[in-house]
Amino acid sequence: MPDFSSLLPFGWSDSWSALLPENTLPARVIRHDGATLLIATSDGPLSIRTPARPGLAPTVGDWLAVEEASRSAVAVLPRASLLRRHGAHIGARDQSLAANVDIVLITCGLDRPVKPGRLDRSIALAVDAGATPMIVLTKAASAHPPDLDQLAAQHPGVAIVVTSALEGIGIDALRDALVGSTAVLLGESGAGKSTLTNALLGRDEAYTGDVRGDAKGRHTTTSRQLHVLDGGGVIIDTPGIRAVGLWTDPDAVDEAFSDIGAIAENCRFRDCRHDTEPGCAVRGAIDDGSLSVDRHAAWRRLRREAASAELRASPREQRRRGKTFSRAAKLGQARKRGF
Ligand SMILES: Nc1nc2c(ncn2[C@@H]2O[C@H](COP(=O)(O)OP(=O)(O)OP(=O)(O)O)[C@@H](O)[C@H]2O)c(=O)[nH]1
Ligand SMILES: [Mg+2]
Ligand SMILES: [Zn+2]
Repeated sequence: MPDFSSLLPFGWSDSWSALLPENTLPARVIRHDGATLLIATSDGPLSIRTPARPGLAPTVGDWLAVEEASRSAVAVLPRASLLRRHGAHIGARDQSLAANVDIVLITCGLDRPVKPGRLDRSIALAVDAGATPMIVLTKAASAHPPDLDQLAAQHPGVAIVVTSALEGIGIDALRDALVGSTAVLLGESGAGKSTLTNALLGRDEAYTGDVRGDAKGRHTTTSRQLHVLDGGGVIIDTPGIRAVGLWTDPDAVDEAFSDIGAIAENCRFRDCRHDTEPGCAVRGAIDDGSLSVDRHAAWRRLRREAASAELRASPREQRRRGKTFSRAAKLGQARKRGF
C-alpha cells in the first residue's frame, strides 16, 4: 500500500483507500476555478485540467482518483456527503457547494439582525447534505448581544458558537470543535467567513473585505477554497450566498425539524399536516406547551416555501412556462414583422 500519510491533514483516511480504483492516486479538490482544479496530492498541490466527461463533475472537497501516468482525474470517489443549493429558478440546476463535509458552519454577522428563517433554511440544507449544522455568530464584540436562549429554543439540537475574529472570542472553542472534521462556511456576503477562516488558521490565507456602509457586504470571496487547520481538520471558505439560493425540498425540511417529526409519530394520520386533523399530536404538543407556537410556525413557513420552490422547479411547471414564453416570443416576432 503506497504511503498517503501526507494527505492525512486533508482528511484522508483508510476508508477512502478501499474506494480507490487500481493504478490511481488519491487527491482532494482544494479549489475549482472553471477550467482548472487545484488538488492536494501526496506529492503536494497540483493544478490539473477540470475533467470534461459527463458524470465526472468534481466539486471542492471531493476525493479524486488521479491516473498516475496522465495525471488526470478519472473518477470522483463516492461522496460521504454533499452540500448543494437547490436551483430555485426555472431550469436552474442544483449547484454543488462542497463535498464530504461533516459540519456546516452557518455564519451570521451580529452587525445585522439574525434572521431565523434564513437559519432554518440553512439548517435544512445542512441536514439534507448529510452534515451537522452549527450556528456561528460573528462580530460578537461589535454588536448587541444576541438572545442566545431564544435562538437555542428556535433551533433545538443545533450548537451555537459566539465568535469575534478581531477580539479572538470563541475561536479556540470553534477550532476544537472542528478537529478531525471537514467544515464548510455558509452565510451572507460580509458575514465574516473569510475573517473567521484566517482567525482559525492563525494566518492570512483567505481574502477579506470591507462591509459597505449599509452592511450589505459585497462579494469578496469569489471561489470556494479548502484550507487545512494546523490542529487537524479542514475548513472550506465560500462566497456569500443570498437567501434565495437556500431552497430545499419538503422532505429535507422535515428532517431538519426532527423535534416536530418525533411528535408527529403520534399523529392519528400518517400524512397529517398538523393543521386541523383530528388526533394531531403536534397540535396537542402546542396546546400543552411542549412545542412552541413559533417553532411550529417556522416549520410551516419553510414547508410552504420548499413546496412552492419544488413546484416551480417541476418539469411540468417548466413546460407550462416554456409555452407561455414561446407564445410571448412569437407574439413579439409578429409585432416586429408589423402584424
Ligand atoms: N468588528 C468585527 N468585524 C469583523 C469581524 N469579522 C469580520 N469582520 C469584518 O467584516 C467584513 C467582512 O468580512 P469577510 O470575512 O470578508 O466576510 P465574508 O463573509 O468572507 O464575505 P464574502 O467573501 O463576500 O462572502 C470585513 O471588513 C471584516 O473585517 C469581527 O469579528 N469583528
Ligand atoms: Mg469571504
Ligand atoms: Zn399532526
